[in-house]
Amino acid sequence: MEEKKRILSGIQPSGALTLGNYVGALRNWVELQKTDEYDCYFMLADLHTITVRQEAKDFRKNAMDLLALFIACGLDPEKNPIFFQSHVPAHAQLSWVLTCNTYMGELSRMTQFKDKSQKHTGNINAGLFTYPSLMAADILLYQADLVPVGADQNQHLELTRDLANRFNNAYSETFKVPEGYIPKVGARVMSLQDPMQKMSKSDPNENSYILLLDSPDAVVRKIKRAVTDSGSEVRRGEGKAGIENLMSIYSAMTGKSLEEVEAEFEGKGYGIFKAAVADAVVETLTPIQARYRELMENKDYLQQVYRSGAEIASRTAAKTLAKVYRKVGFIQP
Ligand code: ATP
Ligand code: LTN
Repeated sequence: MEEKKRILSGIQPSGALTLGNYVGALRNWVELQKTDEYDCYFMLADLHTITVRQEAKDFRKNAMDLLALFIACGLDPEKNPIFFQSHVPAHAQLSWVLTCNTYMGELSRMTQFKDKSQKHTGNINAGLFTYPSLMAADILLYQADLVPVGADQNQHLELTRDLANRFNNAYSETFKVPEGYIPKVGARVMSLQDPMQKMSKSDPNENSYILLLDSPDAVVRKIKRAVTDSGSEVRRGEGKAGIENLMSIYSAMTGKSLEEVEAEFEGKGYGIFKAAVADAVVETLTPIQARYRELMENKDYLQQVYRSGAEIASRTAAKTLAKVYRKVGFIQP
């Protein structure tokens, strides 16, 4: 029997999940899982999270929240492992080998590093700099064919492919060279307050993002306040980034194409459109929130999910790591 293709992706438990994370990443994982065409590995990228200083108590809460949200959004732990990156030591181990094969020049070009070092001037640590080598290790350990992420991760994926090729050329074929899977609509959900910036959970202005756990009132309020333009037509075009962003959110929530959205709201004005966007978001979030609350009542179940996830992930990861260690020339223990 032909082996299924592999998927790996991850999200950091660095704060409450936004609609951007859902539309750009998580929702697509659920869709890809449903096709039954892939073996998927879904990771909570907690090693990545400490590149920015975390309060241990909040960090633990965010990590359990994210796990519950993964499941609440539709990931099925019976089908595919869900695990914490820190529970599978091979990530840190392969990351070191890859770091020794990554050039300083490559890492200095990463826009996420530039952005984050501007945001956290008091803590520009080496981990923030070498983070892409760890991300490459995450992906290459599982010999992933496909990596579903938002558009902001494209540069990291390119580096991952370069590292895979570099290692394969230097030491013989070892890693699968992965492809990104970046959605057509919603790959970059923008801030509701500044449609030139991506929606981000670390934005200090809470009106700029919608959280998956926001109440219906909060969703309505934030969308009502979303920055648009002085026109009144719901369509794409020059100077209409705010409306376009709301259109892609609506399209992602309802499955309608952007053309269909334009047709639906022709001549209707922004007030009616914004109300419809808010309704669609609330309709998507309500069942997710209900399931999330149930799951948070059942910590034993969550523990069982991440423990069995780590066991399965560790077996796959260990195979790749053993190959790499052998090829590099480490003496077998
Ligand atoms: P931070 O704001 O702390 O940098 P983040 O919100 O960017 O974090 P990550 O954990 O880095 O979240 O990203 C998880 C996934 O969500 C990635 O696949 C990323 O591409 C995707 N993603 C994040 N923000 C958006 C967005 N605004 N639009 C679409 N996808 C997004
Ligand atoms: N860097 C990613 C999170 C992440 C990831 C991964 C995504 C860590 N490891 C492996 C895909 C594959 C981010 O979204 N900031």
